[in-house]
Amino acid sequence: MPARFELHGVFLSGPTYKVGLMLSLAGEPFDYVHVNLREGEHKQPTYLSKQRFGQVPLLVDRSNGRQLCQSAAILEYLADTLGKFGGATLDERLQAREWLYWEFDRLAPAIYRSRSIRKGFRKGGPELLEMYATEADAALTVLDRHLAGRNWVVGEGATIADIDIYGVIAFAEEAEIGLASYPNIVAWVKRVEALPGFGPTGKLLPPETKAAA
Ligand SMILES: N[C@@H](CCC(=O)N[C@@H](CS)C(=O)NCC(=O)O)C(=O)O
Repeated sequence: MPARFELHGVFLSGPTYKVGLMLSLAGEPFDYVHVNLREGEHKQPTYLSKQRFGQVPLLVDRSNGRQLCQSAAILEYLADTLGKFGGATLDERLQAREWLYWEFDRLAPAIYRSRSIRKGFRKGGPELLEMYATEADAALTVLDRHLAGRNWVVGEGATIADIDIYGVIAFAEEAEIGLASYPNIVAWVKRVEALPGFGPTGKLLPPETKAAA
């Protein structure tokens, strides 16, 4: 039987990694489809008819034909539909959602963009890197304080808030943003990485299209 989910993306993409991580932690096999951004495949009509923003990731749920975009929204969908990592109560679900919005506003720009500059995917000089370093420090300080005395971002177990935020923090090293001065984050990272089904960046997603194992 073919896998229920088909993830379209690029293995180097943080938002694609987040969705792959969620599926892997939820124990859901998925077919993976490489999207050739270099050749502009994501801006072609066929792809745009499935992903209106012309970006990766795109998740297809073959059980109902849904074509889903925006990594945070996809995590919410998967939590709802699989009944996993959504939070134990309505309040936890609401808090998890607040962290998703916070992550994309405060954390992702600084870390993802610094990484893109460091890797040569994006233009930018020392001034920009310095600004992102300051913004990353502000966001990481908020998260580190929040995690003091807690195992997980929300409630007593891992939720999509942890998966979503981990999907950014996992790229901090490549962004040359050190985590050593955030001890609660360092401890939390280890907890996320110990979850069953965890796979690291660079390994979880294949560089090319690959059917589910
Ligand atoms: N907010 C989106 C961001 C997606 C995103 O930035 N994707 C990048 C790759 S990491 C992309 O598709 N870039 C090509 C483009 O925007 O044209 C999400 O979380 O899914």
